[in-house]
Amino acid sequence: MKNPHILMFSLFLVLIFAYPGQAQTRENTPVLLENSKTVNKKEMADKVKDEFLHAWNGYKKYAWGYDALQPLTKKPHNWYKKSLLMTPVDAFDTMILMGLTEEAAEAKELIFKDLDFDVDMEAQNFEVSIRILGGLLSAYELDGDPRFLKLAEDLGKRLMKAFNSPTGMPYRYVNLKTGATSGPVSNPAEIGTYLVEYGTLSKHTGNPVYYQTALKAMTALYALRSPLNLTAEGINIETGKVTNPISHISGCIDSYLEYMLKGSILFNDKQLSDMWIPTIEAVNKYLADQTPDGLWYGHADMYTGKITETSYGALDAFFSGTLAMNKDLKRAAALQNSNYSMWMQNGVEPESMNYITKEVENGSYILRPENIEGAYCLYQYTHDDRYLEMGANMFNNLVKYCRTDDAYAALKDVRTKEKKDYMESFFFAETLKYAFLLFDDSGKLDFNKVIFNTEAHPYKRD
Ligand code: DMJ
Repeated sequence: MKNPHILMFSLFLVLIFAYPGQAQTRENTPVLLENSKTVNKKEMADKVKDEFLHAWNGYKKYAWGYDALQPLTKKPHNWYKKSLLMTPVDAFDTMILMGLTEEAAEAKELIFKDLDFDVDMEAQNFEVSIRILGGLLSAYELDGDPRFLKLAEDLGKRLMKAFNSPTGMPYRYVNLKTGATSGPVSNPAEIGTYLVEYGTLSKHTGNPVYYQTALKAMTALYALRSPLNLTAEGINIETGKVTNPISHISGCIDSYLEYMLKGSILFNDKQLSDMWIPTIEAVNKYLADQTPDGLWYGHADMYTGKITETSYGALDAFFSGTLAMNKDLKRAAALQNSNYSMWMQNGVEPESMNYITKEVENGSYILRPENIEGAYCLYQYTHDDRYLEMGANMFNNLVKYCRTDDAYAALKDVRTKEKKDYMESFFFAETLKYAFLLFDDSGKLDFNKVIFNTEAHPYKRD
C-alpha cells in the first residue's frame, strides 16, 4: 500500500490545481459547515421577521411600557425605579428596517407619551448611552421626527455630567436629574464607548461639545496604555491608575476598540486612526493565539504581553467584524470560523470557554448578537455563501433552544439548555436585526453607507 501521506499530498495538489481560487480564499479556513445546503435568503429573512414579531408581541402583551419582559414568569421588569423604555427604544429601528410600520408607529407613540429623563434616579452611563441615546439617534435618522432628536439631546446633556471628573473619563453612574455621579473604578468599554453616539449628536445639533467630551475621555484612556500598547481591563477614572493590568478583547474592553476604529471612519478623524494603528498591531501581536484548530484571542498581561488565560466567549465574537472593517479579511475569516465552532460545540455559544481545552467556563447564553453580527459583516465584505449558512444554522438553533410560547428566553447553561427568565433589549436591537440584514435583499440599508453603534443602531456616514 502507498504511503498515506503521499496520497493525501497528491489529493491536496489536485484540489489546488482544480480549484485555485477556492484554495486561495479559503486558506486557513477549515471547512466547518456540515450538511451544507443553499440558504434561501427570502425564506430566512421572513423567518427572522416572524420571530421578531413573536418576541415583540410577548413584550406587548406582558410588559408594555416597561423596560423588558421576563419571558418565563411573564412579568414586566424595569432596570431602575422608572422605565426608560429599553425594549421599545432599542427595537424601533429594527422595526423600520423590517418594514413593520404598524409596530413602529405604536412604539413611537409610546416613546413620545412616556419617555421622560427628568427622574431622580442613578443610571448606568454606558448602557443608557448605547441603548437609549443610541436608539433615539438612529430613530431620528431613519424616521426623521425631530422629537427623537429632542429626546436624544435632553438625554445627552444629562449623561454628559458623568464626564465631570479630574481626568475627563466618565463615572460609571450618573443621576439623570441631579447629575450626581458614582463609580470611579471603571473599564475601557465604559470609558470609551461614546464617540459614535456623541459625534452623531454633535452632527445633528451642531453643538461640538458632545464629540469633544467623548474624544477627551478616549484620549485620556489611550494615554494609560502600556509600553506594549495594550489596554488595561481596570482603570480608576479619578486618579488615572490601572486597577487591573490584564488586557484582552473581551467584555470590559471590547467596544473601546470597536469605537476607536468606527469613530475614525465615521468622523474621518486622523487622531483616532493614529491611535487605532498601534492598538490593533499590539492586539494582533500579543493577544492573537493561533492554535492547531484555529485563531483565537486570549487574555494577557499588559506589561509583559504574556498570555495569562486562554479564555474566549460570546462577547469576543464581535472582533471578526472589526477585523473585517479593518480590511484584514484573512484574520476576520479565520476568527469567524472559530466563532462558529464555538457556537456549534453545544448548539449555542457559551458566555465563555477555554479555547484550548474547550471546557465551558460560563455556560450562560443571554441572546447575545456578536456571532451572528460577525457572519453578517463577513458576508457584506466577501459575499461568500458560507456566512449565510453560518447565520442560518446559528439562527435556527437559537429558535430551537431559546423560543418560548410567548417570546424568547436566555439560557442558564448551553449544555443543559435550561432557560432563564430574561430577554435583553439587545435581542431586538442587535441579534434579530443582524440576522434579518444578513438575509434581507430589500436594499433598505446599505452597509457601506452606515456605521453601527455597538448596540447595532446604524448612523449615516455622510
Ligand atoms: C450589547 O449591549 C452591546 O453589543 C455591547 O457592546 C456588548 N453587550 C451587548 C450585547 O452582547
